[in-house]
Amino acid sequence: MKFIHTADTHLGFELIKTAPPDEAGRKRRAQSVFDNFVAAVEHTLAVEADLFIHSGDLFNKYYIVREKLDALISPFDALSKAGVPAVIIPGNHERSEFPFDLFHGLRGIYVLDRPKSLLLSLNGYSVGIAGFPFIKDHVKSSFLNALNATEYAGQRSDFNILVTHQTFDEALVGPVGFRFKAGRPDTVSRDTVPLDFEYIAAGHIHRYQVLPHPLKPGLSFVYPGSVQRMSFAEMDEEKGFVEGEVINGRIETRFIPLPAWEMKIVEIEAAGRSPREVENTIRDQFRRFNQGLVIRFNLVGGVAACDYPEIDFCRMRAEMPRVLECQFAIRAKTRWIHR
Ligand SMILES: [Mn+2]
Repeated sequence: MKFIHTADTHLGFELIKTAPPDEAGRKRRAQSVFDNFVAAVEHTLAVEADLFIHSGDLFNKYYIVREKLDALISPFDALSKAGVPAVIIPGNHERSEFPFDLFHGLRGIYVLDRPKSLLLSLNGYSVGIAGFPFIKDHVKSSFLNALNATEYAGQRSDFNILVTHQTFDEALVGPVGFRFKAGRPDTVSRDTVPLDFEYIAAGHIHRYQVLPHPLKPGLSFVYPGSVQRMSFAEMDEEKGFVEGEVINGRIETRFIPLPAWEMKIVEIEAAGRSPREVENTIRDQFRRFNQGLVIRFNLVGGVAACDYPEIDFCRMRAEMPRVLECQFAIRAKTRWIHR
C-alpha cells in the first residue's frame, strides 16, 4: 500500500485582493505553484500509489471565483479516472470550507468538509481515514471534539490515518527556526492526540518535517510542507511532498523534492539619496538576475515615504533582465509600502 501526501498547495496564488505591483511576475509564480501540484499528482500516477492525501490549503484564498476553482481542481480528474482515491480537507486559507458541490461528479474524491471517517480497501489492506477541516478557535478542546465526532473509533482497520490542518507543538518555521510551544492557543499538544493512528497527515506548517508522537514511537506527525516557497520566510526551505508505503507491516515515508524557485532579499539604504544613486544600486544587482529568481529590494533608512527618492519602479522593471518576480518595498517605520 502506497500513498502520496501533500498539503499547502495554495492554488490560485495570483488571486489576491490588492493588485501586486509585478502582476506578470506573480502570475509566473502562480503557474509554477500549479505545476508543482500537477507534478505531485503525476508522481502519484507514475508510482501507482493507492491513495492521495491533501491535508489542507488546497487554494490560496477563500474568495476565488467558482470558474477558476473548477479549473484549479482539474488535476483531480486524472486521479479520479485512474481510480486513485483522494482525501482532502479544507484549511485556513479556504476558511475551513469549500463550495459544497465543488468536487461533485468526481468519483473517489473524498472531501472531509466536516468531521468524518471512511474505510478504504487499498491493495489488500483496510485503511481507516479520519479528518476534519481546519479549526481556528479553542483548538485545545475543539480538536479532540472534532476527532471524536469523526467516529473513527468504531472502525477496525489495518492502518489508521488522521488528516489534519493544525499546528502541533514543536513545529518549526521560519528562517531563524521558530518553534511553536505547547500551551499556545493556536497549538495542539502532540501528547493529547490519541494513539489510535499509524500516520498523521498534517498540513499548515510550510516546512517539511516529521514530529514524533511523544507517547508512541513510530507514530509521526508528518508535514509535507508547501509545494513551493510561498513567502520569503521559506526562502531557504527545500520543497516537495511525502510518499508513504507499508513495508514489513509498518508505514515508511520519504520526501520527494520538487523544483523550488530561488529567493533573494537585497537591502538598500535609500533615504536621503538621489533617485539616480538608488537606481544605479538596483542596477548593480541585474547581473545576478535569472528567470528563476524571486527578488525583493527593501529600501530602508526612512520613517515615511517622503524620506525616499522618487523612483520610477515601472521603468526599472521594464529595463531589468527577466526574473520570475521583482518586488520593491519601502520601509516606513514598521510598515512596508509595496511599489
Ligand atoms: Mn498554508
